[in-house]
Amino acid sequence: MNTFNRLLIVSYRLPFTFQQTDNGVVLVQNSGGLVSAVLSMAERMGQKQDGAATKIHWVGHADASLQHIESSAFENETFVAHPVFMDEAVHKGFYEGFSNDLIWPLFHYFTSFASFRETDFDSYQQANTRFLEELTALIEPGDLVWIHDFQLMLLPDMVRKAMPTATIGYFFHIPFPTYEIIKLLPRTWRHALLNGILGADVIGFHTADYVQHFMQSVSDVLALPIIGPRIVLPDHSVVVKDFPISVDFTKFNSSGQDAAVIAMKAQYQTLLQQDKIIFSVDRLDYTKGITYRLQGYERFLSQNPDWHDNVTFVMTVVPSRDQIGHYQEIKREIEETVGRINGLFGTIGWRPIVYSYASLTFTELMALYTACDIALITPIRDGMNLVCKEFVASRQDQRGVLILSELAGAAQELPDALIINPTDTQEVADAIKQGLAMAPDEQEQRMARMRMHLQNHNVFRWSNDFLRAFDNLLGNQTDLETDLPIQPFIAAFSEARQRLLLFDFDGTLAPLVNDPADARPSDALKDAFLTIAESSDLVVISGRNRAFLEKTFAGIPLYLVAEHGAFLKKPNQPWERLDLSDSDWVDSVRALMNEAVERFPGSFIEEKETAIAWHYRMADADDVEGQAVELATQLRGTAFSIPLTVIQGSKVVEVKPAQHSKGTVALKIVEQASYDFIVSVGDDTTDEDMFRQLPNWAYTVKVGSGMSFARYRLARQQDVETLLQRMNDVLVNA
Ligand code: GDG
Repeated sequence: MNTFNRLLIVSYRLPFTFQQTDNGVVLVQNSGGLVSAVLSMAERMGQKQDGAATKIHWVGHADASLQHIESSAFENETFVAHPVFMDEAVHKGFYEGFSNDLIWPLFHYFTSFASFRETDFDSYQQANTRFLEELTALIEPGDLVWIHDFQLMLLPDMVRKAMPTATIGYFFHIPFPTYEIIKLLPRTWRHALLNGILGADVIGFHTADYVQHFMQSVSDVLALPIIGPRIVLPDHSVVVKDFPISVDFTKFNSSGQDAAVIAMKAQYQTLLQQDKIIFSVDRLDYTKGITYRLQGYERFLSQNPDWHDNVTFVMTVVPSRDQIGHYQEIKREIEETVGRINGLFGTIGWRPIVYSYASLTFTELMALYTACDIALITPIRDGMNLVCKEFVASRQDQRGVLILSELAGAAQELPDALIINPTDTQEVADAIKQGLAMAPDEQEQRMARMRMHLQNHNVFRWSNDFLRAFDNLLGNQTDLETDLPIQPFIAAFSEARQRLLLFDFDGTLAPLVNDPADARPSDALKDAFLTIAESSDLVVISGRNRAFLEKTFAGIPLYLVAEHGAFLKKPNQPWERLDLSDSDWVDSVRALMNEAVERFPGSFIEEKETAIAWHYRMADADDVEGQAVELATQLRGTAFSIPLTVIQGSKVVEVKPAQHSKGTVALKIVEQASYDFIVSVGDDTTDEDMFRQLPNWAYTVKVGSGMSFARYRLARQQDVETLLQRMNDVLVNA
């Protein structure tokens, strides 16, 4: 396991309260799961919790009132709190605005509740910068910085820029939604947020779905290559994985036996006259599905009169954000619905719903977890939901039924719950009926399996797994970012009798540059080519013209394929023209391309012998990509004298006869000998034609991001060079 110097936690809120004692104000840590997890993580890191140097540091926002507390109070034997104070207006825009009024609703799929305000984004940036200032004063080489949640998405990258050697973890506590939702964010914001998160070395989400959503957004918005669980950036790579958060199982399991809990449980049962008890507790929030839940219960009552007078729904809503409009609205809606249901079904001796708008003490919470017959947890979206896990962990008696929304992250781990869709009130009603009637044996079986899972997957495992991801990361640092099985690949290459190697040029053998005339392979790459070409058929297969390829690779006995297969030159032989189609289509294509050049200064037309291309890498306008799509669509929709192929490449739209392609020429070359090793590497859409034509045992390798027919991937152009170097080395050392 890695040894880190210290653990620095950063979250929006500090998990501490300040208590007045005879000796002044002292720091008291809250008893939440995150605090316990962090404590056990520090222990496993080998961090001693005595000595000031190794205390756990926690950076979080603090109210201005704490500014008057003497700084010695920000420390106890285990923790040092670092309060982040900020201007009130900045805090409002950052927290109430961008975090709670945009990201929270948007990422929980409540798109119509989201408010997009530029001033809020400014505040969000300023607030993240305030956190950075606090951190930079604190951070030292060898520290592990662990940043939490959606309020601090910009911070990981800020920390990396300020301290490039820092090790940074980031955990996202709410759902990460599909790309379609991310697309609703203005372009600059979505770039900033994704790049911000990607400053971390390890990024954690609750579920594999959220990981997938994040990966797709990164791929679509930032076009970064993804190799297995790693996203590859120019200066570092990031591991992205699911780490489902959990609860302190032992604490909830044993607290059910506390005398105070047992007494309170008995008191509740007496008060409710031994009725069956359904229980729910949530923070007031539109994501929790409280009104649908009430409607499901109403439907159950109207369909099952025999249960009247025999069941009570204890529903606690914990006050939260109730100064905000949407929250006031749902509070009113909840209270009206409770009133209506109690009025409709209640009697003098029976209240169907016992509702309270208040928070519970830990003892009250435990008493209700252990007293109830059903926990009814029905969020419309929830990153994980810890209440359902706490309920299960509390049930040492192995009894009780969990009804759980399929839209809570926890549902993926607890298939033994009665899983419902929260908006389907009939399904909720049916589940309540099924739960109340469930035989003790079945309750025990389901509960035992869920408890076993949570015993093994508790909050300590969560933090431990997160910590271990850094080991894997640091252990796997490599100069070659690929999913190619390198050792078998090199072995197959060196043992083969007859080898064929096909390489695209731009973006594969040479980096993409603004002016195509400047693209050059490195000297090291050309040296490797010289060695490899001695004993292999080595092909550069490109869209470039003949003259360019011949000049660029002069002196190396290569096969050259120019203009996407229109021309072929075997080593030491003259060029062969493979394309025999006429060219009377060119004038009309040129005319269309000229219009694009006029609209986008900096773009230009390149005329080849058999093709014509519009290059726009140097045209700096927002809508130039739109123009490229429009031009390609128009070209595809026009009938010319012969069938043409329109290629949308990297910053280029090219038109050529459809008769030949990189695929047709690759096939021709493959058929000329009985190769027992073939590798083909390319980054562009035209390389897909080549990948498709090769035998399925060939090593086809896509460079960079995007969908591909290739079997493997190399993350960056520089990885092609590294791979060629390894191939060169095995031949030289043979
Ligand atoms: C985020 C994500 C994700 C609640 N009411 C009372 C009370 N609680 C405690 C519960 C539980 C916690 O609060 C709520 O946990 P959740 O998981 O439901 O939600 P959040 O922590 O708000 O939010 C969520 C979580 O982060 C962790 O990653 O699961 O999806 O939204 O521990 O016990 N505790 C007491 N009285 C109450 O009235 N004592």
